[in-house]
Amino acid sequence: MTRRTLLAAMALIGMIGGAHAEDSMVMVDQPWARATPAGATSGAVYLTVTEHGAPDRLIGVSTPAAGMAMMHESYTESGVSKMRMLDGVALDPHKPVAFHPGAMHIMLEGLKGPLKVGATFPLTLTFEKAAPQTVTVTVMKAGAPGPAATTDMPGMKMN
Ligand SMILES: [Cu+2]
Repeated sequence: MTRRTLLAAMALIGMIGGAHAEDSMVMVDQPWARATPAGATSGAVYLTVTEHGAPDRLIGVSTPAAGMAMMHESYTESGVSKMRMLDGVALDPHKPVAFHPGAMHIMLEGLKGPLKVGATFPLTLTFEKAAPQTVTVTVMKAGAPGPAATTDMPGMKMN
């Protein structure tokens, strides 16, 4: 290798190393779910997603614990609590996106079994750019406000 090609190679490595600002770097914090009573077929998962790189989009969720997982948003219309499905959630750099009771949540339909306090299960999040991430969800007692000091907003009751 000549000195010239060596320098070219080093410049290339430098470029790759410096490309991080354009990459999506997603962090998923504190995934938890509320315990469900025996026979319940649906549940909800809460977590916080923070993008530490370039803008990205959360486009899917799945778990072996339920037949189907989807992103939902709770809202109130004429005093009635409703939910709508979200096909994606924008992730802006350094703006944590919180899924918490009464707001956005990950809805589990067709639970394979009750979510028991202390149990854990995997949840995989897929993104437009970042690689999929599988996190471990911890089940907390029914009515729990969550690991952080999130307040339970009036509205939807998730069993
Ligand atoms: Cu829901």
